[in-house]
Formats: sequence, structure tokens, C-alpha cells
Amino acid sequence: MATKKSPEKSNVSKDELLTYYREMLLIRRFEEKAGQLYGMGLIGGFCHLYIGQEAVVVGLEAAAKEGDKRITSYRDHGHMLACGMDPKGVMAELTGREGGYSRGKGGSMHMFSKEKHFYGGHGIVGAQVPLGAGLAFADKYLGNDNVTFAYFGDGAANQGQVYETYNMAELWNLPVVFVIENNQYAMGTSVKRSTKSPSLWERGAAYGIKGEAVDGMDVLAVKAAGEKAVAACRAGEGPYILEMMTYRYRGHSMSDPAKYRTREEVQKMRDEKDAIEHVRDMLLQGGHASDEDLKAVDRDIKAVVNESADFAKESPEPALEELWTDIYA
Ligand SMILES: Cc1ncc(C[n+]2csc(CCOP(=O)(O)OP(=O)(O)O)c2C)c(N)n1
Ligand SMILES: [Mg+2]
Repeated sequence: MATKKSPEKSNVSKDELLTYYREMLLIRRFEEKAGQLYGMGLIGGFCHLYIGQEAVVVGLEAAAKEGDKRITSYRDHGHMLACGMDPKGVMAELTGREGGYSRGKGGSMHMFSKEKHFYGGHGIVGAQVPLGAGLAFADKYLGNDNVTFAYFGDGAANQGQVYETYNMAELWNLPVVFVIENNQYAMGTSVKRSTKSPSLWERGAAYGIKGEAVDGMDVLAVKAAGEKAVAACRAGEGPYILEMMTYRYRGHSMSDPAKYRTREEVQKMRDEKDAIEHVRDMLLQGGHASDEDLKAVDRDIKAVVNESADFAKESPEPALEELWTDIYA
């Protein structure tokens, strides 16, 4: 990846930049807090943090409209926050409490919001890809102009079901944006070790699907690519593939020995490519905000995150009777 960019001159408004700064920072601080609560034993089971990849969801949500749908993997907290789900409900679900989105019975990987058109949270690698095409099929069938964002990882991109889905999606011109979040690792396996052809989006060509690679650490580049993809889908020219070149700073999950990459590699990405720092530089150097203004934003975000953690801790655990609700019998 390229070295740190100088904050480019652009015609993006101050308000827009501040919105992205705020939204990305919310995800980062929320995830840091989730990591802490995990360490304290308040969150159990699996917990996959999204830190480093914030620009992907924030940029794509900026290209979405009301009615659009999203579906993703287990690395899902950022997607929930970016589409406007309540941090309190997400944190309470992580801690397995009644106030959570699945009333404390789903946890990190199983949250949904009909209101925000968020369809999960899926622990089976790649499973959300055909489901995403199904969501897009429903919208096409109903004759509206909604688009579905189906997110998956570089590891998932080597699964057979992805290619079966590509074929059907293109055959039926489904309004789905396949978003490959190429964070360069699938658990401890680097893309270089698992994948012969380095360009994952180009595989769509075999099915006649358009696509491109995008700097997933640059929220403005993500938004611009998202707008293009979404416009194609709304015009009936879908599907579309966006390969977001990104990086996860933390381990695969909270239990990751981290032996497959060096500390220096991670630090280099943080120093040179961090998406939040990039927008921060644009705000400061463009004269849109002072250090003090940004500190105030940081304080606001910290307060929102702390409230979500307090809410989660105070919310009771689900009652025993809940064992018998929401189940197939
Ligand atoms: C079908 C299936 N196979 C294997 C696993 C175990 N597993 C969980 S995450 C993962 C790696 C996926 O990596 P990637 O798609 O790059 O997503 P990332 O974790 O980087 O976001 C694997 C192999 C699983 N959950 N489901
Ligand atoms: Mg990956």
C-alpha cells in the first residue's frame, strides 16, 4: 500500500468530514471498550473487533439511502453502528443482557435490526453472501430501487458459494454490492499464502460482473466507489464488486496468538494509513477544525461509549424463561 497521503484539497464540506470523523471514531472507541469488557470477563464467547477497517462501512453507509440493506460476517459491530443501530443495544448484546438487540441471547455474531435493515452478523464464513443476494432478489421482485451491501472477507472470497452467488446475481441483474473487505488475513493466513491471483475483485469478470479495488483506508475513496456501485445497481446494472483494501489492527478474535505477522507491520499501517488520522489531518490542515474542536468530539464519543457500557452492565441477564422463547420447536 502507498505511504501516508498528504491531506488532499477536496470540495468535501467541513460537516461531511466531521461526520465521517465522528462515525469512525465511534466505532474505534466502541471496539476498544468492547475489548476491555472482554478482558474483564463481562463479554464471553467470540468477539471479533473491527478496529482499522472503519472507513469501509462509514464510507459505504455515506453512499446508501433509506431502505438499503446490509449483511455481514461475525466482524460486525462496526456495520451495526455505522447504519445507526444504538450503541447501548449493541454493547448490551455483547455482554449477554436483556437490553441487547437479541435480548442477550445472540451475542456478538447474532444481532439484527429490521428498522435499520441490518440482517446480521453471520458466524459461518461466507454464508451471508448468498443470503445477501436473496435480500437483493426480494427488492428486485418487489420492484423498488433498494440495494443490498453484502460484506465478506478475503478468506471468504475463496469459497465456492461466493461464485455460485456471483453467477445467479449477474444472471438476474440483482441490485447487490459485493463488498470484499480485504484486510489481508483470514485468521492467521495471509492472502499471499492462501491466494494465487492477488486481485479478488477481478474474479467477477468470469461472471460478467463489474468491479474495482478501492483504498479502504480512505473514507472519501470508499464513498466515491460506493456511489458508483450503488448507482449501477439502482439503474438495473447490478451486481457490482468492491474490493476494499484494508487492514485489521487487532487479532482475528480476542484469542489470537498473533504469531503470523510482526508488530512492526501493524505499527506501519497505523502510522501510515490510519483512516481516522487521515480525516483528522484533512480537518486540521484544511482549517475546518482546531485541535480543541476535535478534542470536544473525542469527549462526546467517549461519553456515548461509556453510556453504552454502563447500560450494558446495568441491564439484567435474560430470565430463565427466555430459554423457551424465539426457538423453533
Ligand atoms: C464455513 C466456515 N469455515 C471456517 C470457519 C472458521 N473461521 C472463522 S473466521 C475465518 C477466517 C475468515 O477470514 P476472512 O474472510 O478474511 O474474514 P476476516 O476475519 O478477516 O474479517 C475462519 C476460517 C467458519 N467460521 N466457517
Ligand atoms: Mg480477512
